[in-house]
Amino acid sequence: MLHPRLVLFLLVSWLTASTCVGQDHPLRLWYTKPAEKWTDALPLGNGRLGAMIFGGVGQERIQFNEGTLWTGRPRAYARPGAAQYLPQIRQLLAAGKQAEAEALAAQHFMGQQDHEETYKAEQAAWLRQVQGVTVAQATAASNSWKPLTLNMPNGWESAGLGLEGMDGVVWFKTTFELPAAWAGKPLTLSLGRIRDADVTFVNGQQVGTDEGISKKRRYQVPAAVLRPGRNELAIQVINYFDKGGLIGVKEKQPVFVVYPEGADPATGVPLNPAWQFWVQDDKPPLFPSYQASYQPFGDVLLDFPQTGEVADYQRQLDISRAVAQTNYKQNGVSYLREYFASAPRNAIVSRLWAGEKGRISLNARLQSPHKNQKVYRLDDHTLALAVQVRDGVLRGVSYLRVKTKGGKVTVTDNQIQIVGADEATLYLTAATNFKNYQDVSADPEKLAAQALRNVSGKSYEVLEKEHVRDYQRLFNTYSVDLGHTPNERLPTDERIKQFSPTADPALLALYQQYGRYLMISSSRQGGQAANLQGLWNESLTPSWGSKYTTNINLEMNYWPADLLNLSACAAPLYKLINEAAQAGQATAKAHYNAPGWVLHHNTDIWRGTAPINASNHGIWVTGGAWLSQTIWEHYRFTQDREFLRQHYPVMKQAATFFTDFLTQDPRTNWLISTPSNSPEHGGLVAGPTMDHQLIRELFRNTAAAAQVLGIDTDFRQTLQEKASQLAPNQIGKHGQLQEWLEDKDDPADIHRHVSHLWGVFPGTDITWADPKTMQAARTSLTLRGDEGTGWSLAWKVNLWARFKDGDHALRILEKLLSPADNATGSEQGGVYRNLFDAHPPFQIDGNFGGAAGMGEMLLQSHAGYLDLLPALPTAWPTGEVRGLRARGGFVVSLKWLQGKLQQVEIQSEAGQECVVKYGGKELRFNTKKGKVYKLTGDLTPNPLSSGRGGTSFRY
Ligand code: FUC
Repeated sequence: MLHPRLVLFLLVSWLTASTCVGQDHPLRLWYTKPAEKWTDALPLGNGRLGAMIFGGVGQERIQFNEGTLWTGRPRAYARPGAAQYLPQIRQLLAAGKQAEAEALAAQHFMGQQDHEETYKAEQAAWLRQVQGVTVAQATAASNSWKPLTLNMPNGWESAGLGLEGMDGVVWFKTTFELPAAWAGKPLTLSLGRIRDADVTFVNGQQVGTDEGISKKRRYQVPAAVLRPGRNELAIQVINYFDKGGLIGVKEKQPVFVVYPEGADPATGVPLNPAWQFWVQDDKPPLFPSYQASYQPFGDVLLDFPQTGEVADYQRQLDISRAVAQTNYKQNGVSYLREYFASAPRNAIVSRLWAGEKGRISLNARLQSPHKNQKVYRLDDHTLALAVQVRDGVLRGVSYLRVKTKGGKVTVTDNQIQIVGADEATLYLTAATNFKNYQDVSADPEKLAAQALRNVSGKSYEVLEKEHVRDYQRLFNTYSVDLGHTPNERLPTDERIKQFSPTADPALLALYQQYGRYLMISSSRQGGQAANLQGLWNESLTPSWGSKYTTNINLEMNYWPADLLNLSACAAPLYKLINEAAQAGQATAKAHYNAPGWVLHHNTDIWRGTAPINASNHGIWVTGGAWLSQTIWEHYRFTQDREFLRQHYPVMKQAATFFTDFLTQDPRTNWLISTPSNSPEHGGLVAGPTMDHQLIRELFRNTAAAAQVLGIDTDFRQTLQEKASQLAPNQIGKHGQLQEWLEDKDDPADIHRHVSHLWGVFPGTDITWADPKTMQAARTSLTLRGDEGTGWSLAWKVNLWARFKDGDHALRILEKLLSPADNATGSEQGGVYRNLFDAHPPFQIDGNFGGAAGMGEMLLQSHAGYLDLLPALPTAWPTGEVRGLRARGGFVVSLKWLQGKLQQVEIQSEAGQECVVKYGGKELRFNTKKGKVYKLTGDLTPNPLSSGRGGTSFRY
């Protein structure tokens, strides 16, 4: 007999296949092929464990993460003594000597790197050792040479050579044929870029050596070195950290060719593509690093012995339940797999069914890209994986347990074998020794075992029900309907390809809800804040360490939290802020000799707060100011005074830092922020506009918070005074809002950061109350253009919403939803097939920023009133949204028809006065906590709605 779940599933698939798939399941992503790339796979998460489900038929891959597995260790990040250089850096900037200021800051003002003290000596010793071999020894056939195709644009780590995460020395060799006509001529050998250093030999003679990832290697090969016919090329590649190898494959000029010196490289002879490599050394000293990187944990691989034709394949993610599925028929038998990440049990649970008894057979394995790892049998139903990060103190353990109905289970030190079961349930748990940013004494074995005990005793049905209930408690607080078209019936990857706002408005609704799905999945109380990739990461060397960039990305991640009714999901952000505020005191002291706390443009799990990377963009002082604004905004939305009371010290200490840090500009007498940077644009400067907007708002918000709490009267006074002395927003000669103190904006500049527009969004420094400045900001955005990386597009959506231009916002949203995977195999800004945002690479900020932007188009509340449908695009003539949150503690639902508001429902959660604006009309009324107020589209109390909730207006 078929399992009832499978019967139900078959029935539903039959019904949906024969009717309208899309509309019956508007909240799902689905595909007719298994994932090929990681960004095709479907993400699951419970805020601690993340998983990517590939849905393969012969082999299922579940790549997973645990949110606390990072490189690094608790340590001091600030540079003692940096503050003594501060006056000189400021003087140089004031004198217009930017290059000198940056050079001095690079030398003395950046934070401390891990291993910086020991590295130089260790590196020298290691280099002596690895360069001690002769070329003859290195190229000897007896070394363990392996064949390779030289396709490693992203380093040997992802070239499928078994070198994942490896740093060290690798020899590469191949040959080339010298045309007879070139005899006696010197040649040029073009190798493109190499990470990090190389020593290159032709026929055993060194022809070149260089270091640096941006230098394109082109070496002269003297005629005397060359032989008629076959010539041998050998390259010793030395990789100190991060990605490694011959990475020049993307060059415009031909690479891997030789040609006569001075000739056109296109006329060159290609090197023999049959390269070989051998690993000489994989133990270089640990490279200095400013901050730590988020790490992958491992993979569950399920190998299925069945072969034979597959029919009716489908994989999907139902975001209304947070459950993924893969189903297909093989040799006439139906197979169904389900997967979810349970937050209540902190486990990933999967189940496999078949349409006939005894059909579930598989080998389950655990593997990990970490070099330091071990797989072992824990008990007769459980396999374990232990990993230790290479550069750091964290280790983790993961347990995979199976429970079957029927069949036989055998566990060895390599795998779990299931033969002939009727069905199988898999439970995956994982934990690390991370306790908090200062303490790594947790016991991963104990934690993973505890979680396993909590989950594996329960039936799948019970766990799934509990999971769905827990998830929907958050997810169901919001719904949106922007209209429907037949394209909804297409698989998601097809919908993306065919997308336009009119062809498929429901894809946008799905995209917004997917943003909420990703938030619930990656950020839950007790877990870490969503990082650059949320909770999902496959690489040991992820871009920007998959950490927290605070000059836009981290904050953008949380834009939808309050607005889209997921306030509880922001808890990990506030924890991060409190910890950064603690850690940032040492940085304020060491770098600025100032009280309070400061955070620069990045942080990590160890709460690094000092400047990192380079002095031209790493010295940006307002990370803490921006994060403090999120506290105040959260209070404005929720009216949660207890939250404000708890977090007020963070705001106060951030403000205290700036009261000390600001200096008076001798030219204008304004208070300015120096040294700093308009994020990643224009180098180290005095007085970037964004800083002044941020600090002004910090001072005002902190004063307002003190007033709400009835404390710190004198400090309030100081803050108000200082706020009024700060350099104001200035309008420049192109009618633009100036990005800097000086009127030097380039109107042709299309830089992705639009930092000086912070005051428009997410700030409130510039509103329609000041139309002139608003207009200048709009001019600046117009000049910047409509293009951008993922997050840059998302920011522009929100800005156009605040400029009340819904059609423009929608044009940008259309770009945000353009396919990231193009036909040539390269990637561009947009969305991947699994709707992950592409910077590229994958960065989750665009998903969150885009979801928030759609909310801003429908409701704004930052300027002291509820602005209904402030930027409704013409392409959304009819729709409905329920559950948007507005400042003042309101939950708002709206219905509109032919571009006109029809119904409004406002639930008051805090009993505040409510001011509503729409179509030039304003309505002001007092509210009672818990009451619902219903209005018609012209803002009159809705006569049809006096029933539930009871409206009680008092004008
Ligand atoms: C900032 C941006 C980059 C990228 C990185 C993570 O530095 O300028 O584009 O998003 O963060």
